[in-house]
Order: sequence, then structure tokens, then C-alpha cells
Amino acid sequence: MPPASLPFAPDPKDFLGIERLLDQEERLLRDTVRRWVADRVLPSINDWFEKGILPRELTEELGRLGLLGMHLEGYGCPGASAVQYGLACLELEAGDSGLRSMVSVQGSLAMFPIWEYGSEEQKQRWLPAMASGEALGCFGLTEPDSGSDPSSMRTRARRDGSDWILDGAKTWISNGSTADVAIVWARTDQGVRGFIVPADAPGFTARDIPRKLSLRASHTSEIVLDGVRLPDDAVLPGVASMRGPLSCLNEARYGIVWGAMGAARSCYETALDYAVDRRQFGKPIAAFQLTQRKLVDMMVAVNRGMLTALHLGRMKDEGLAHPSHISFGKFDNVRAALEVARQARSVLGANGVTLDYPVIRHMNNLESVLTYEGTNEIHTLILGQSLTGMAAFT
Ligand code: TGC
Ligand code: FAD
Repeated sequence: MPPASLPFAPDPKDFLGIERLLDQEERLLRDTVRRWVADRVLPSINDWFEKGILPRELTEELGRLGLLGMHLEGYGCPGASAVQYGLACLELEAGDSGLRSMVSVQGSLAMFPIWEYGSEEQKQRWLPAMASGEALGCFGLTEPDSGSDPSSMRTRARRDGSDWILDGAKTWISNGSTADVAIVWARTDQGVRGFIVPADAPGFTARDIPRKLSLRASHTSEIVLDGVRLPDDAVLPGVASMRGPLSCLNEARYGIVWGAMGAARSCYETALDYAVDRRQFGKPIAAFQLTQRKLVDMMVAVNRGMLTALHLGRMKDEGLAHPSHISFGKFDNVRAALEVARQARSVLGANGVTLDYPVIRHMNNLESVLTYEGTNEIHTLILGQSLTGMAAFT
């Protein structure tokens, strides 16, 4: 306990002093990304959200910042720690979940499988261009009839001489229409395999899904593969089972554990500032007990979620994070972030439903984050299986 004479004044925006748990290099990276988001993203995000776009030129800027494939080593990738990668996701998603999604998909879902399962030639061909942002990738696992259960996929790849022919459809693919290259998972005679499909391959088409009201600053697309002919060396040689795509998800889910807390932090801080300024019944709404309850719940959720993220990050850096540990973070931090966003929305009253404040944008985005990368229900079942040894998926 501090001596009674010590003034007790925790920072409302870092109540538990989590800042102290970060080293110099981690703080520097976090501050750099936070500044870039403030300069480059926040002034335009409402326009992008309304128009349903995320400008492609951001990828090269993200590449120059070293944020694409940042946790991978070699081939132009920075080889950052898991905690550094998490801090970048935190700050990007404090800007907008669509921005973090673009970076997650590029680094964890498109570059990671090439880095982990690709041939030396594939790595040389794609990874430096993707790390710099010159080439953008997407990840095609989900299909119209195969979402939570990707093992039921119908997309097929068959041999024709030494070539491969791909037929099928993928849907809800982030970066789909803007990508230069897609990692497509398909059923083959040898099991599920990953293919590197250039977006200009004849028979490959991508079309954005219209009328999306969540994650609007992100291109989410349907992909059709109609007899796409690929050379023998388009297949990732290192894996031929569902372990391939599912192992990529661990990487992206880990980024979401942090990212969700970025969105939650933005909502909490907006609500705190608003509650102190906004007056009703002759006093700030922050002075009402019911508002204080909401602010305290939000603050506790953000601090708890940050501690979970940092703990998982340190475990990942030590090689101790099991996929079900990552599920713990994705499960709890995303549902907590969504609850924070909903509470913040109510503190803002009518102003909470406009884009003048970031809250409703985050709230709508988090509905997608709750669903993608394994729904909240799927992570419940992964954790349930981990506790009991019994699978309850079917
Ligand atoms: P199951 O029989 O349990 O396993 C098949 C093989 O995969 C291995 N495995 C994993 N390996 C590494 N990491 C994991 N998390 C793994 N989970 C399973 C497993 O050991 C086995 O390997 P092997 O060598 O013995 O063959 O697989 P299942 O088909 O029963 O699946 C279980 C389930 C339901 C947990 C899985 O299908 C699942 O996670 N479903 C959710 C689907 C999902 O999350 N889709 C995400 C699509 S991508 C996306 O949403 C991007 S959003 C954009 C953004 O990130 O911003
Ligand atoms: P379904 O699987 O049909 O689930 C519907 C409901 O049923 C959910 O509540 C689910 O939890 C529940 N349910 C399903 N099975 C069970 C069960 N066994 N027990 C209890 N409840 C169950 N996919 C990609 O491959 N690449 C991407 O880049 C990508 N980006 C995305 C971007 C956005 C904006 C969105 C919204 C999705 C994206 N996805 C992507 C797809 C995402 O991964 C899927 O939406 C997700 O896996 C859920 O699949 P589904 O939507 O088909 O829902």
C-alpha cells in the first residue's frame, strides 16, 4: 500500500497504470502508430465509412511504417514481437476496425501462410512486395454455405496435367476486391490445400458485398473461381489439412484481442469526456450515479481487457500461447468491447447515433468483429472443449 500521505490520483485514461508494463521500444511503436492514425485516418474516417471505402494507398504507408507482416521475420518483414504487433493492432482499431482488419488480413492471413507453408520461391516472390504494401492480399476460407464450419467447404482444386483448376465461391472476404493476390483454401484429393491466386488470373472475380452497415471502411467481397487455371507451383507445399487455414486464424485472432480494446478505449474516453461536459438538470451528467456506474463499468472492462491482451502477448512471445488461450482473449475482449460501445452510446444520448462521435461507428464495426474470426459461440465451444475434453460443435 502507498503511504497515506501519497496523493492517490490514478489517470482515468490508464487507471491501473498499464503504461508501466510496456518497455521503451513498445511505447515508441505505440506512440508512432497512434500519431499516424490521428494524422492520417481520423480526419477522413467518417467519409470513408459513409462511402464504404478504405483507400488503397494506405497500404504503402502502412508498409513504410513496418506494420504489414510485422511479426514475421525475414523477406522484408520487421520481426516484431507479439506485444509490438498487438500494440499496433490496438492503435489501428482505436482508429477503425476496418483499418486493423486490413492489416490483420495482410499480415496474419495472407502473408503468414506463405511464410509458414510456402516454398522459398513463393516467399521471395510475394513477401517483400506484401511487406512494403505494394501487393495487397486477402484470405478466402468462408463460403456461402460454410462459415463457422469451414471443413464443409465445396471449393475444389483438381489436377489438369501439371496445372491446377479451381472452381468454387468464397464470400465475406476482407480486401477481396482490392487485393492483388488471394490465398484460397480448397478441397483436393490430397486434403485441404492453400493456393496463391493472383487477382488477374482468368476466371477470378471479386465483387463487394453491397448494403453492409458494419465495417464499412473495409472492402468485403464475394469471390468467384470459375475454372481458374494455376501452375503447379501455386499450391502451398507445407500443409494439406484444415490445420493450414486454422493456424492462420490464431495469428489474426490474437490481433483482434488487442484491437477490440482499441475500439473500446476510444468509446470509453469519448463517453468520459462527454459526460464531464454535458449538463442536464443543472449539473454535468457525469455527476449522476447512473452515469458513473456506466463509466466505471467501461473503465474496468478496458483495463481488464488490456491486461488480458498484454498477458497473452507476453505468453505468445515466450511460445506459451495455445490456440485456446487466444480464443479466451477473442471471446472475452470482443464481447466486452461491444458492451463498452453500447454503454458509451447511451451516455452520448442522441449525439451517440451520429458520426460526429466515433462511438456508433465502433459499435457497428464490433458487430462484425464479434462474428468474424470465429463467432462468440464458436469460441465458447472451443473453450468448453478445452475445459471438458468434449467437443460440442455438432
Ligand atoms: P478440427 O478437427 O478440430 O481440426 C482440424 C485440424 O486443424 C487443427 N486445428 C488447429 N491448428 C492450429 N490452430 C487452431 N486454432 C486449430 N484448430 C484446429 C487440428 O489440430 C487438426 O489438425 P490435424 O493436423 O490433426 O489435421 O477442426 P474442425 O473442422 O472440427 O474445426 C473446429 C472449429 C469449429 C473450431 C473451426 O472450424 C473454427 O475455428 N471455425 C470458425 C471459422 C472461422 O473462424 N473462420 C474465420 C474465417 S477468416 C475471417 O473471418 C477473417 S475476418 C477479417 C479480419 O481478421 O479482420
Ligand atoms: P454461421 O456459421 O452461419 O453462423 C450463424 C450463427 O449460428 C452464429 O451465431 C453462430 O455462432 C451460430 N452457430 C454456428 N454453428 C454453431 C454451433 N455449432 N453451435 C452454436 N452456434 C452455432 N471470412 C474469410 O474467410 N475471410 C475474410 O477475410 C473474412 N472477412 C470477413 C469480414 C466481415 C465484415 C465479416 C462479417 C465476415 C468475414 N468473414 C471472412 C467471414 C466470417 O469468418 C464468418 O462470417 C464467420 O466465420 C461466421 O460464419 P457465418 O457468417 O456463415 O455464420
